[in-house]
Amino acid sequence: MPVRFQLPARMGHTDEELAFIREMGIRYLNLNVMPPQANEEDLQREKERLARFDLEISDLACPPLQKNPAIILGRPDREEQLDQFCAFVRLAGRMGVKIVSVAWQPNGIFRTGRACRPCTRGGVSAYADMAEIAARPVSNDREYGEEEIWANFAYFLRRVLPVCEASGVRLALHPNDPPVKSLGGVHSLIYNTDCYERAFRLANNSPALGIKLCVGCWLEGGEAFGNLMEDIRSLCERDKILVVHFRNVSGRLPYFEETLSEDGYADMYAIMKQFVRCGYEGYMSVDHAFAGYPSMGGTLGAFAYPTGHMKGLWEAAMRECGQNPYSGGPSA
Ligand SMILES: [Mn+2]
Repeated sequence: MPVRFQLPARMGHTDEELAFIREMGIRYLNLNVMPPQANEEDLQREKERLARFDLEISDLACPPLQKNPAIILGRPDREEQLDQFCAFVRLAGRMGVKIVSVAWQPNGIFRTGRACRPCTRGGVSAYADMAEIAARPVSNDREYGEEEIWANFAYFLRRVLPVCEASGVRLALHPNDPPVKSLGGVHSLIYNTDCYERAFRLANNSPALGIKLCVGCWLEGGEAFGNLMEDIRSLCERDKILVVHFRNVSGRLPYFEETLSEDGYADMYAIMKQFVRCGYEGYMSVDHAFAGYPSMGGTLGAFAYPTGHMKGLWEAAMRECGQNPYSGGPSA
C-alpha cells in the first residue's frame, strides 16, 4: 500500500469541486463537519455522494470539538463537551472512519497575519513573527499553566480513549502551531517530540492515540522541536503516524512564512524519501495553501498545484527507492 494522499474538505462541496478533487488523483478526504451535520443521516448521505466520485472519508474533524476551549482549559461545561466528543467518535466508528482529529489549541493557530511576503512569490500566505505574537495580551480569562493543561489532557484521555478503543477509532493529535511553550497565555501541550512521548505514556501507549505529523510545525521549531528524519523513522516503526501534513516554511522561529514546498528552507524531497524508506502507508496532505483566487477555484484551486507537486515528489522518491509507484494500479 503506498502513501494515501488526501485533501481537506467540508460537507457539501459542489459536484464540480468533487470532480476536480478526483481529477487530482485524490481518493481520500479529511472531512470537516460542523455540529448540525454531525449525525448519521447527513454523514451517510455525504458518504454515498462522495462514493459516486470515487472519494472516501479517511478522517473526520468537528472544528468546535477538535480545538475545544472548555475541554482544554477545564471549564465548567467540559463534561457536556466531552460527551459530544465521545458521541462524535462513536459516530465516526459507525461510519467506518478510523481517524478523528484533535489539536490542543483552545485559541487556534497563531499567525501574525496573511499577506504577500518576500518568500511567497506574490501569493497571500500565512506568516508568523514571534516578537509580535508574544507581545499579545492573554487570549482567555487568565493564564493556564503546564500542570493544569496536562491534567486536562489526562482527563480527556480517560474519558475519550476507552470510547475510541471500543469504536475502532484513533485520535490524530496535531502539535501546537507555532510550536512554542506558551501561546496567548496558555501552556502548549505539544511543542516538541518529548511532549508527544509524554502524551503516549499518559495514554498507556494505547494505539488509539496517534499523531498528525505536521512537517510544517517540525520545521517551524527546527531542532527545538526534534530531529525530523529520526522522528519519522521512530514514529513509523511504532505505527504512531496517522496523517502527515506536508508543508514547508521559509525559516525556523522566531519568524517564518508558509511557502511553496520548493521554496522553504527544508529539502522536502529528502523528507518524502524518508517517509517512503520507512514504509509509511498512512494519509498525507498539503496542509495550508496560498489564499488562491475566487475565479480560480478559491482555496480548493490553490491546493491543486502543491498537491500535484507533493505527489510528484512521492513518485520520484518511490522510483529512487526502487519501488514501482503504480504497481497496484493508478495512484491512490
Ligand atoms: Mn498542520
